[in-house]
Amino acid sequence: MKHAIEAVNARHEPALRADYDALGEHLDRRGIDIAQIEAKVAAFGVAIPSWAAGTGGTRFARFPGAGEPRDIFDKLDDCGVVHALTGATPTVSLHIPWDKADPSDLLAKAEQVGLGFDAMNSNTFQDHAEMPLSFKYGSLSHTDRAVRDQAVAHNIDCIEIGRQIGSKALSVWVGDGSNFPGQSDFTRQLDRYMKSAHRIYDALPEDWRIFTEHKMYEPAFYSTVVQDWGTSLIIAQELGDKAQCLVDLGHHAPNVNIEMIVSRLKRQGKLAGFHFNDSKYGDDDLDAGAIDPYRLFLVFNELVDAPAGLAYMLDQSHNVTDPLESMMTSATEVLRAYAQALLVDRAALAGHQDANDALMASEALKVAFRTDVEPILAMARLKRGAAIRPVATYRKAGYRAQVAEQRPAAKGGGGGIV
Ligand SMILES: [Mn+2]
Repeated sequence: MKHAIEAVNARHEPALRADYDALGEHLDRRGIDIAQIEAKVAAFGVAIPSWAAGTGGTRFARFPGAGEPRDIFDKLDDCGVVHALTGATPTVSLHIPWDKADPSDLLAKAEQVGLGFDAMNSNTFQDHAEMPLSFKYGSLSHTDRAVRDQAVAHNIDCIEIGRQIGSKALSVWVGDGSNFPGQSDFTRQLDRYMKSAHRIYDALPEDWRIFTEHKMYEPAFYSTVVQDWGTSLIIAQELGDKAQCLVDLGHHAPNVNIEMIVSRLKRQGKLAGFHFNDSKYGDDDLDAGAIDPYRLFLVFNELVDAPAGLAYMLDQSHNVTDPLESMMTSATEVLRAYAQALLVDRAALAGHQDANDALMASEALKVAFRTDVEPILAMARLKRGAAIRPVATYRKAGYRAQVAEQRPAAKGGGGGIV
């Protein structure tokens, strides 16, 4: 990959330098130092979830592509390629049990491909081969104490694996809910959830955090235990300082003002981070920035002055594209929105807001959003040895064809929202 990157970069570098200098002059006239923006972009990383390396699917079907990763080690190889080409995805988020392996083997592989590990993700929304009890009717909030115990033990197991590979956080999303009115007592169900969550919280190492992630619906279609940011905030507040709320762009009712949720959680010191994707109708898990890059920009407009240490991750499902190409373009879209948000003239914006000049306040955002920051992103990639043009370089290197020869074709078949 290194050879392909150098070869393709050499062709595009002169044009990039000319574009970068021109943008630098333009930004200088606006009182912005391009080098400062570039430095911030270069320091920004977004984690990729291991499960996104394989082709996703819907509850109807999954159509795997060539060279699907067979296990976590193939996935880490793929994620390493995404990072080598973009320089923007330094960590991988593991999902247990899907990625269960010897922690020392995980560490060795990650080091080999130049990656670290982000938050651990527990899974109590499906049954595990080695577990005696079923999560069909819930997990942390199940009516049966024994099932709750099993779900708590699984989460603590995830913490233990994470501790051995350098992770510092556990993300908890449960599918618990109900499909019929009257099926569950909302209050007692949340009470049970809280008791279970406290037991997980008590097992956190000192320097760890627990992230609670809400989702409006699915797999439960009438009610969901952690259905919105209100419940998520209640959970984080009741648990304690080490608990914070994750916001996933796809997990809201249509037309909800998501950037405002970011702002509210930030104000309360309860924002854990953000999961990026895009959607048209629901939790569509489409590529970040694919449909509404302005919404992504508005989210970053709130994130840009958020405290350091937030967890940023792509969380999307690639059904019709090469997952690695989707992850490259999505990571780039995330960085683009970040760079554009950095260009907002904050002093001018605050002045327009205080003067009740709605039109000029909106324009202050639009001026930043309309700026083509691609030369900044590409220069940041070039300087760290990544690709000026990630997807073109990836295709030129022929990586997919290579792994297709090494990895037997995966079977299609059943659904698989991951
Ligand atoms: Mn998510």
